[in-house]
Amino acid sequence: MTLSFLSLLALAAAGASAFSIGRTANPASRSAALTGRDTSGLTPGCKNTPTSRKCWGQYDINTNYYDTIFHTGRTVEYWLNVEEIDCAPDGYKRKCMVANGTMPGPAITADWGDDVVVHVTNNIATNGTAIHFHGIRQLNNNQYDGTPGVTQCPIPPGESMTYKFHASQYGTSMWHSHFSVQYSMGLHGPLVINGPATADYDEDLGSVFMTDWGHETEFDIWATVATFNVTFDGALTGLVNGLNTGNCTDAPANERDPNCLNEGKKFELAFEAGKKYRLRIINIATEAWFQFSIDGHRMTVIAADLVPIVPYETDSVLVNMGQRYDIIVEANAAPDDYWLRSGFVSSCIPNGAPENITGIVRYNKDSTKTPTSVSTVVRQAFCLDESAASVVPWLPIDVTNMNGGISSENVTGEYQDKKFLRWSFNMAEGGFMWTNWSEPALGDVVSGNLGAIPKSDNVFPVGLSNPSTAAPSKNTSSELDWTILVLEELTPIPGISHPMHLHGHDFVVLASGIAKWDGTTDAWQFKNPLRRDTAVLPPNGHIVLGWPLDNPGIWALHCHIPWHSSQGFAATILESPSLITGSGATSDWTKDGAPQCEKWNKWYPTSPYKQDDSGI
Ligand SMILES: *[C@@H]1O[C@H](CO)[C@@H](O)[C@H](O)[C@H]1NC(C)=O
Ligand SMILES: *[C@@H]1O[C@H](CO)[C@@H](O)[C@H](O)[C@H]1NC(C)=O
Ligand SMILES: *[C@@H]1O[C@H](CO)[C@@H](O)[C@H](O)[C@H]1NC(C)=O
Ligand SMILES: *[C@@H]1O[C@H](CO)[C@@H](O)[C@H](O)[C@H]1NC(C)=O
Ligand SMILES: *[C@@H]1O[C@H](CO)[C@@H](O)[C@H](O)[C@H]1NC(C)=O
Ligand SMILES: *[C@@H]1O[C@H](CO)[C@@H](O)[C@H](O)[C@H]1NC(C)=O
Ligand SMILES: *[C@@H]1O[C@H](CO)[C@@H](O)[C@H](O)[C@H]1NC(C)=O
Ligand SMILES: *[C@@H]1O[C@H](CO)[C@@H](O)[C@H](O)[C@H]1NC(C)=O
Ligand SMILES: [Cu+2]
Repeated sequence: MTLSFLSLLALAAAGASAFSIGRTANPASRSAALTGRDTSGLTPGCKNTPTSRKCWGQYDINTNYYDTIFHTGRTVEYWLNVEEIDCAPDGYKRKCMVANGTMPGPAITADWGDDVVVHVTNNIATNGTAIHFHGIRQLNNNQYDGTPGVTQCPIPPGESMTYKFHASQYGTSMWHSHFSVQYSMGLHGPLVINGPATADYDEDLGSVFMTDWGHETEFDIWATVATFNVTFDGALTGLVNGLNTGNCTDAPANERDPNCLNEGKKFELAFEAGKKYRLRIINIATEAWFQFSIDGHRMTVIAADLVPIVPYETDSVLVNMGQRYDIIVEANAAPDDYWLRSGFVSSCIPNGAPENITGIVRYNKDSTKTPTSVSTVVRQAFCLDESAASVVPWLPIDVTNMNGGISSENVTGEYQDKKFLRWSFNMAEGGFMWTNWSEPALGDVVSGNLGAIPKSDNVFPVGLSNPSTAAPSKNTSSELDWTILVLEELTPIPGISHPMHLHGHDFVVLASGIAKWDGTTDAWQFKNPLRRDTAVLPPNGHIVLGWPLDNPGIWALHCHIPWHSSQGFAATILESPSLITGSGATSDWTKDGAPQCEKWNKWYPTSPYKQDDSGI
């Protein structure tokens, strides 16, 4: 059994129980795995059209986007003006935090290979902010990952920050605030990178955000969740693309809450019979599991997160927080009006109107009829993901010969002072995250003082840690050393799964299940395993995540339920710190990161509110 030197370092540092899968490097066989699938019929250099979606000029759906990083030479530029406003998405007026006055905010759209520049101005008087580009690899570009206390100080009120990144992958994602529970207040929007697709369609109808929603602000709810509640009792309702109807006007006029304005409205889509539509389904909820469907229609799923998959057909798709699915729906039903259902999964958490978080698909766009369609979808009883057997990456990566050590971590939940719930893993390092907004870990890396990274960052080191160690000699994602992390959910809280999200990488899911890991790798899938950036850790079960050590940086790994990440359910993955500064990942940090710290440190003492959660 060959134990990798790199993995030993990582394991020693993480202090976890571990062994190596002990496979020897065999680059030749790994590269062979990356041949892509059959695209015979694809003319080299062909155009992306409704009948040739696999094409993308000189690149195509078989291009290995991890190793082939190309530049169109085009830069797209966006300005986001972040503010706190009154909003009434379901007809009830409350405070929201949004960009440019809408929820979801403006779409950031680019082509595969473009550079993206986003100028963010914080006009919220009482909060800092930081914008994270969810799922974006940020290869050698750690300083623009937008994670407060990890890669930057928050942007204080009145100030701006310019984020820059390269669109090295394509598909559907979102930008969202990573400052405390701010994204749940409405600060999120689409991030669409155009590229090839694994099946043909006529029209792209854009993104469909699904969320839970209430009439109190999430910062106010956090005040309760923070100091006692294990988790949260569930929301009143939910929204589809920032819209829904509500029933607050049901009360007699003299008893009516003055914030109750009107009935709100439903999100609507217009279909033309015979056409195939692409939809980009996104779960941005605070705590809601969805099983999306459209009455009377089936769908073809073509991508999971930013990973194109072998198309499969289904009547519904399970979308957990932070996840995205690209689907194609054919307008082949009898022309009529149909419910588009978020499919709130009530077995995971309650909701005041679980069946009413809906939109409408109309074959006649002028129709105003309330649909009478019914759903034939069988709702799932557990809070799990789409089955790994269905979600097969189009570009296969065979990790049979990966060189990687395994760390095993227990996820637990504990009351501190009998009062505050803290989720933890990585106990050797403190267990839960509580960043210091004034001291982002990346700053300590830039100044060469790794020892200064606060212990409360819950650091989990992987990869090269010693500057004198030679850089990896191999360059492709399939040839590098990998890290493998087994997470075991051991909390006594039944039923709740945790959508785990890693910044800076797509990970592979070698195994997951509702039972404990048996301690062997026998049942793990090494040949083209599920690959994405967010996957659920099943309730009282386990998940095995692996990623290549090819992106030096400091990357958050966290539960995408904002209550839980605020309760510390997060770690700071410190990947090959000795290579971070030389990689270009910090070249702009002093220019763009440090000044935020200066300005933040000046403003924060005057802030009406202080940090009362993990910070992310
Ligand atoms: C957002 O608002 C700012 C300020 O009004 C404006 O300059 C900018 O173009 C807007 N951005 C988008 C994406 O609409
Ligand atoms: C952010 O602002 C909201 C409303 O102004 C406030 O309730 C909340 O406590 C603030 N949070 C932080 C961390 O500043
Ligand atoms: C938990 O939160 C609910 C509101 O969501 C509140 O009614 C209840 O009192 C809280 N429980 C405790 C123990 O604070
Ligand atoms: C209408 O409001 C009541 C409480 O006021 C709530 O229990 C119910 O779920 C709401 N129904 C819908 C469809 O929103
Ligand atoms: C939503 O709620 C109303 C009652 O408030 C009900 O009549 C309607 O059928 C519900 N269904 C959907 C799919 O929204
Ligand atoms: C995880 O918990 C089990 C007991 O359930 C224990 O045997 C094991 O040592 C723990 N692992 C770590 C890494 O703490
Ligand atoms: C956070 O970091 C700043 C700057 O290094 C330091 O002055 C402050 O004491 C730290 N706060 C805590 C709570 O450790
Ligand atoms: C890795 O890539 C760098 C530049 O991107 C190149 O200089 C180097 O030769 C490559 N190494 C190997 C082993 O291919
Ligand atoms: Cu969680």
